[in-house]
Amino acid sequence: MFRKILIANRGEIALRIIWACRELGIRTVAVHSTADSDSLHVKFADEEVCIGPPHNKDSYLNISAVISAAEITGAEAIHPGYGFLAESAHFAEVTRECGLTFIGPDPDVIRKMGEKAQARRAMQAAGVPILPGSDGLVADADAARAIADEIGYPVLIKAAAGGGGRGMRVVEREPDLESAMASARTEAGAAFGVPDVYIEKFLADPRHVEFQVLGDTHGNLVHLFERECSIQRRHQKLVEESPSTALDDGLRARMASAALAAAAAANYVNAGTVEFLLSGDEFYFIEMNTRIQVEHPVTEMVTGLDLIKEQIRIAAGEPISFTQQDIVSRGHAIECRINAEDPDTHVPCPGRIHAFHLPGGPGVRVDTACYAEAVVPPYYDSMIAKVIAHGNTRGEAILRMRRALESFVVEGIKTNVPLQQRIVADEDFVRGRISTSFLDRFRPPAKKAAATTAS
Ligand code: MV4
Repeated sequence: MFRKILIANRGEIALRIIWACRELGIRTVAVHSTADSDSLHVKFADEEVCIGPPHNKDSYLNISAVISAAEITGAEAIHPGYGFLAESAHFAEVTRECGLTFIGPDPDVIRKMGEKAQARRAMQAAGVPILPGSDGLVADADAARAIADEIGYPVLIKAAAGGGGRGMRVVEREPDLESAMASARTEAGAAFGVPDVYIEKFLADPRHVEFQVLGDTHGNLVHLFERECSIQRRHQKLVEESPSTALDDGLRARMASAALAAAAAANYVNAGTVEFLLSGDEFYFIEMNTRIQVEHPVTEMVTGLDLIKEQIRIAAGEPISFTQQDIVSRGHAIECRINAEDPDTHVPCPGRIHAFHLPGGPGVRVDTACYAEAVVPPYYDSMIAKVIAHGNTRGEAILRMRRALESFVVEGIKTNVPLQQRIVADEDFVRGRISTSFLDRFRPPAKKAAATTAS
C-alpha cells in the first residue's frame, strides 16, 4: 500500500480523498493555489505545497507544478479527484513516466473513452446498444447529410472531444444541417482544440441513467448499480439518486450487463461510470467517464462501500475484496448539489460565508470544505457542498432531504438551497416523474412589474 498520496484537487473532493487516506493509514499532500491557502483540504492534509496563482491553468492544471510537488514531498501516487486533470490522458502518462502511480485507469483507456466517436464504435463492437448514427467522425456537411438521410431527422451533432453539451447541435431538418455543422465544429474547436464531430439520432426528452463500475488489475469487474441523474441544468447535474425510479429488476439487469460489457471491452481498471440515455425501456450508451464522479456518495450510501478507498486499493494492485453477489443496494439515497449562486438567475455568488450550520441526524451526510468565515473564491466551480440523504425508502430519503435543507444555514453568500427545496417539494419529483427536461418548468418566479405602484 502507498505511504503517501498527493491530491491534485481542491474543495470537498480533496477533503473526501483525505478522509479515505486517513482510514487507510496513508499520509496526504495537498496542493493549492494562492487563493486556497486557508482551505480545509490544506489544513487537514499532512503536508501542503502552494503550486501557483489562482487561475486553474496556473495552478491546479499546471502539470509540472503538480508533479514537482509530488517529487519534493516523496508522494508515491496522485489522486486527481474529478475535473481538473482527472481525464487528462497526458497527465496520467506524465505521472507514470515520473515513476508515480496515477489513481485511475490507464492513459490509453482515458484517451479512447475521451474520444467519443471512437468510444461509440468500441461499444458497438462490444454489443452495447448505441443510437443510430455515424460510424466514427463526420468530415463535412455532405457526409452529415448522407447519414441524416439514412437515420432520419432530428439528428444531434456532437463534439468528438466533448461531453458536457458543448459543441452539440440539434438539427430538425435538412436545410439547417450545413450551418449547424459549421457552428458545432467552430464551438468544438474553440472549447476542446479539436473541431471533430459525429452524429447520432436525437432522442427527445430521455432520462440520464449511469452505472458505477469498478475493475481491478486481477481481471475482476463489478457494477455498483445505477444513479439517476436526469435533473440537470445546462448539463450541470443538480439532483442525483439511486435506485432510479425508471428501472424494474429486468431493465436494471439488462443495463448492468451492458455496463459490464462496456467496461470489459475497454479493459477497464479503477472506478468508472457508463452513461446511458433511457427512453421507455430502451437504453443507449452515450459516454464512459474515466474518473470518480461528483455524485459517487449516492452509490456509497446504498451499497455501504467507500469508493475512494476502493480506488486507492485498486491502484495499489490489490484485488477487489468482494464479488458481484456480495454487493447489495439497500434503501434509497438522494444527493442535492449546493452551489454558491443566485437561486433564480444561477449567477455565481462567491464571497465570504458568515454564519454556517450543517444539517445532520439520521441518514444525512454532507460533503463540503466550507466553514464559518471561509471565503468562496470566484475562480473555481461554484459547488460548495453536497447534501446526501439516505432512507429505507425513497419517501423517507425525500423527507430527510427536506429537513436537511431546512436546517442548512449559509449566510453571507447566496446559494441554490431555495431551488433545491422547490425541487424536492415538487409533485412530479415525488412521483419519480423526471427527465432531462424536468428543470425547464423551474423558471425564476416572475419578476414583479417595475415599481410604479409602491406596495
Ligand atoms: C443526447 C441527447 C439526445 N439524443 N444524445 C447531453 C450531454 C451529453 N453528455 C449527452 N447529452 C445528450 N445527448 C442523443 N443522441 C440528449 C442529451 C441531453 C442530456 C443528456 C443527459 C442529461 C441531460 C441532457 C440535457 C440535454 C440534452
